[in-house]
Amino acid sequence: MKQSTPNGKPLTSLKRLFPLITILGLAAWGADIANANDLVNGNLDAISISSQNNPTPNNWTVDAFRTLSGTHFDGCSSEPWCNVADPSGYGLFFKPFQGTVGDEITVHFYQDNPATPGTKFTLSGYAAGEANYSGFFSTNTPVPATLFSIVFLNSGGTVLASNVYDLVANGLPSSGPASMALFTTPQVTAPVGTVTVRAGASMYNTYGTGGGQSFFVDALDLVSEAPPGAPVITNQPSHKTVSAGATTTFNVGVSNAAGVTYEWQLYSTNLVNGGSISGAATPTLTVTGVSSSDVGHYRVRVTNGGGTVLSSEASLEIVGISFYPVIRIEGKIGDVNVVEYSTALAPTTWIPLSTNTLTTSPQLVLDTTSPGNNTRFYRAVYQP
Ligand SMILES: [Ca+2]
Repeated sequence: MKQSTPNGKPLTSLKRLFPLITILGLAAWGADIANANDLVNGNLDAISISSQNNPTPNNWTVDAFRTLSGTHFDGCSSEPWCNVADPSGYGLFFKPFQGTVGDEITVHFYQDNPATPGTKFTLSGYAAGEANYSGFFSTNTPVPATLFSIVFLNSGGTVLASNVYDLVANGLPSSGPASMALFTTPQVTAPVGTVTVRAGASMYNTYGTGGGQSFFVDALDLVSEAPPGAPVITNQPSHKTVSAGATTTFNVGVSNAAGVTYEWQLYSTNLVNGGSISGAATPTLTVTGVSSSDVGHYRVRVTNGGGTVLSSEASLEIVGISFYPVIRIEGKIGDVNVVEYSTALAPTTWIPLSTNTLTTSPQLVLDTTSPGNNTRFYRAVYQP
């Protein structure tokens, strides 16, 4: 098969990329910009099975192949033990050991987003290897590489500029997931003709070395700085939690709104009016009669003649799962117990909840009247 980098260039062009890596490594890092993460699912915590044998992050593309044997389907997987950001989340576990010397594995992990010329980008994220990760050793041919990349493409999908940041050259830790450190690329500018920014991490030409040989990333953040004259978002859309069937709205505030257009997206796909959706091209998106198909992450793309900006993501959730306290009563069949509750232990005021005749033992008594976020104490009073 034809091997290619995520930007479509043949693998041999890597040699030409390395001088660029050196330059970027010496350049000043981009200034801190308080801005939204342009990536959908940047924390990599939402996962499902897509192109690989095991789950990988939603909204991200994985392209894995080996030098000789071609496309590979176990190049990486989402794992809880390399998660660095949100509790109960996942990070991405790259699998260099799926390659061998002579049949090395390359894995590209990336996401495409709309971009306009003149917009400046930095990509940051957490990463580490393990002590025996082949990416730390440059003795093999072809030489391995471990990179963050920001690639710009035109409307035809042709690469206009490819910016790579060498994680190993910049001090990638080697003590496994616990050592994952934050890296930030230099700021790069989208050239004329850009319609897409492709950001992610790549592991080139790696192979198995024995134990402790993997590479991990998590919590990727693509920050954009729009060119002068571009819209400025002054109020980001906020998260919404509603009941099924309810109507809700997302709003965005823009400071220089003259000539601005709005494109609301769900999971980075443009929405069109119809069905539950209205206002898809206005500052206020309305979702009517919310159902499970409306649940997800919304954002808006705001454009004028000066450029495009993306809002933060805002989630829409349906209140659909309730957690109730359960009282477990043991006794003999036919026993009668009154379950009572109190909202405080001092002073204690017991309020009858239910009268229960045991038909089995133990028997579970559910308190569906308990507000989910309050405290109740319970007792079962045997009725002689
Ligand atoms: Ca994560």
